[in-house]
Amino acid sequence: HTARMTKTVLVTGATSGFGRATVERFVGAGWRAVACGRRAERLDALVAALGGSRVHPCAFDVRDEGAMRAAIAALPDGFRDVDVLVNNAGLALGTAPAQRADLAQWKQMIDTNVTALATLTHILLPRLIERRGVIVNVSSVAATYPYVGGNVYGGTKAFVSQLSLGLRSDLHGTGVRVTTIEPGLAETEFTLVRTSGDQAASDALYAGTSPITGEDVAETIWWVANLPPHLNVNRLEVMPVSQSFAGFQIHRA
Ligand code: NDP
Ligand code: 8X3
Repeated sequence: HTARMTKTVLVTGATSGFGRATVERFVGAGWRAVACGRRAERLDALVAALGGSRVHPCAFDVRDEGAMRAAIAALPDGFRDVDVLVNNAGLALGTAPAQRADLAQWKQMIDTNVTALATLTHILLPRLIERRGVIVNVSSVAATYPYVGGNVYGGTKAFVSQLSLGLRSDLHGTGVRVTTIEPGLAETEFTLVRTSGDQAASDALYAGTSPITGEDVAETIWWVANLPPHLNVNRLEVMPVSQSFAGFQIHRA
């Protein structure tokens, strides 16, 4: 019966940042993990680093619904029964104000952060209900606080936070828990991706800030997913101490 006692977490965006740290955290505590992402070589390296048998690599682009469905359908025994879904794959692209933004980048953010997250949640909901599972959705402080150049990225994260609250309503009585994690400044590959590979810009953003780390978020996800089953953290906003709020901008004619 040991096999049945072992729980399974499915993490999207496990090739980097929060997702990889989350797989490491859960597997380190004895769980099995389905590790998803496009960069298969990184998933293979993660499997090798974590000893193999308890991590299942699942390489697909979350924007490809067919590939997503095929990957989920092909989950082997021991990984099929997902107890915790961590919807973490996501990205920001660009920092330009809306009037100078690239529409293709907007669409990629919507396809990844919104459509793919909703699709995977829909696919896995029946088995999560069956197992009284947990959904952890990775949103952002950008869901709540607008900033210049945040436009569509913030919009996609507002969707994630609001969908999570709506799921709680719909899943009332099922025992399924739903939590949104809303991190602030965190050093991962996020800014490298956002700036199309500008390492200097990424380094400059995080310099001297003691930002949130992948491990910090992984620990938070671990905590909310392992609370006693009568508790649900609805939303959890986390910033580094070095980050806080500033005022409104006022334009004078
Ligand atoms: P990283 O860039 O380090 O990781 C992003 C992950 O998402 C990668 O594993 C990447 O995998 C995956 N991903 C992106 N696009 C796709 C796709 N089309 N198909 C499959 N996987 C995809 O950034 P973070 O770890 O920081 O980001 C994780 C989440 O946290 C995101 O949703 C982000 O918006 C959110 N967030 C980040 C914050 C930060 O400051 N870092 C703060 C608040 C929220 P691959 O490229 O291999 O496909
Ligand atoms: C990432 C945090 O402030 O760059 O979601 O939008 S922020």
